[in-house]
Amino acid sequence: MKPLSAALLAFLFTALPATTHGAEPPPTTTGPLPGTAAKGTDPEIVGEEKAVLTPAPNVPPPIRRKHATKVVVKLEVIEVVKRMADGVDYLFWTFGGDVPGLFIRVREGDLVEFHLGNHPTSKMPHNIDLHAVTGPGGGATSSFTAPGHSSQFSFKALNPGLFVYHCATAPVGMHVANGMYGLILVEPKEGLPPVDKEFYVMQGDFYTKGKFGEEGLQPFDQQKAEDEKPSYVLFNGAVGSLVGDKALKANVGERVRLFVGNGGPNLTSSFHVIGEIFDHVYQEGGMKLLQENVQTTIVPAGGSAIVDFKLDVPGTFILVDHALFRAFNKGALGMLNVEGPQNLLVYSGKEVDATYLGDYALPGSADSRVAALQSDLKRVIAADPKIAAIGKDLFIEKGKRIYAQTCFACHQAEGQGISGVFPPLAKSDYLMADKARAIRGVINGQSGEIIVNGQKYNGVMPPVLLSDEQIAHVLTFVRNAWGNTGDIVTVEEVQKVHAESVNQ
Ligand code: HEC
Ligand SMILES: [Cu+2]
Repeated sequence: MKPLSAALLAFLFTALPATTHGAEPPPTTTGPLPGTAAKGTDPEIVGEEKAVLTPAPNVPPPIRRKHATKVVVKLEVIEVVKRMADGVDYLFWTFGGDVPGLFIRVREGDLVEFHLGNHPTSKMPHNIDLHAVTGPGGGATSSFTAPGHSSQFSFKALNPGLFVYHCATAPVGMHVANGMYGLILVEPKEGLPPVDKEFYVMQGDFYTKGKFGEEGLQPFDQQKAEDEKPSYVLFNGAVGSLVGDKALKANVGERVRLFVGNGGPNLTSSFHVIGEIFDHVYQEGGMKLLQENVQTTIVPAGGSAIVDFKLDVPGTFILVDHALFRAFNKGALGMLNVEGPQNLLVYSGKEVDATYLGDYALPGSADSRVAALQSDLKRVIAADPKIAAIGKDLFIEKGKRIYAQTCFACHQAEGQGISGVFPPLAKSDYLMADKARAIRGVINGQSGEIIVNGQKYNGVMPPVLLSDEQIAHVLTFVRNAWGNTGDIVTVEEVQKVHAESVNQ
């Protein structure tokens, strides 16, 4: 337990401006600071080791050690511009270069010697409050670190559990909103029950000046943060961080454990995996198994949960915050791909995920002024064949990502479709024969009998909620992938078809 006065003190302390700042070289001495009490020797601690730290979704291996040891953790804070969504960049403040921060795994009773470095290119001082620490500020008071400096402190991991760590430098909300959080697991002495695969998933809400999907480098929006109105709610720091070829992977028959964290700073997560039931839930990341057979578990801001479940059937299982607009409109969506033999006794086999994905799309962006400039730009570009070729390649690249998010659940990764259910786009005579028809199909959806490469299909493709620009991108991609060769599908062509189908 941290006494309030101490926490307040930590806060006030970290709110002070950095006195050691700027171009000053890092301190050369590593000796104890004046006033630091000499550390007594702990008879329980045997030996020393360097912590294995992993970026999400990876988790360090289980600890097999039967005794407590000294674990040296070296974590570096670095401020980096990274992709938040297609075409959207953000200056993240990170523990270890990634959001969430690197996963730390120690054993109950270990003495953790913590080294926090702050990269010389940082603009801000930072510190760390680990909820696993018993002591004022959870380490924050001892780890306030200016750019180009490093701090050291030690703590004994007294309580087992899955704990959040985060930066607690003022303004704390902003440091956390910029991605400064991660998880530290203090494994109980006897270890956790063995499972086949473990993954690290951490949710966070993000506040950008632009709305969801608006392109460019997006600054932090203080007002939206205060209003608790995020533009993004993300798993592992980006839209699509666990989608397509980045999806979590496991096999039928395996037991999977998810270490789920929530950095906040504001929202509580209703964590759910579509199509699975959590066999076991360690609520709030505590070590007492309190619940079994749970559909959705709450993960508070600055909190965690541990869930595990056995995989009985193959398919794609979708991880969501079940506050669903966050999942389908703000990014809180990931995937677990499970391979292996069907088990028709457990599940008959009709795809559920596809319907959910049908609605999953990035909304259009660009206000009218930007749109006008872009259309001018396009006219000039179209007039130059060399630039036009680059323009087409750009459409293909952008379209590839939209395909991975919107179409691949039905038409499959290589456009091969599923025989008799979802028609192929690869080498599709139907697709290539009529450009306007393809555009119409994507805008309005399509149903009724069609013949693709000599095979009959009679299914329903729901309309996909994409902007005209995104439709142009994705159709240019599919008409130029997997053995198809076609020309560019321009935004103007899509707009024209769109206007016609509205007027009908
Ligand atoms: C929910 C499943 C689903 C999704 C998602 C989906 N499609 Fe389809 N698509 C279908 C089905 C089913 C048909 C056949 C409809 C029919 O029988 O009339 C089809 C037909 C088509 C066709 C014409 C047939 C062919 O093979 O050439 C094209 C082109 C096409 N889809 C493109 C796309 C693109 C591009 C996307 C993503 C933007 C997409 N689809 C997303 C299910 C889907
Ligand atoms: Cu910070």
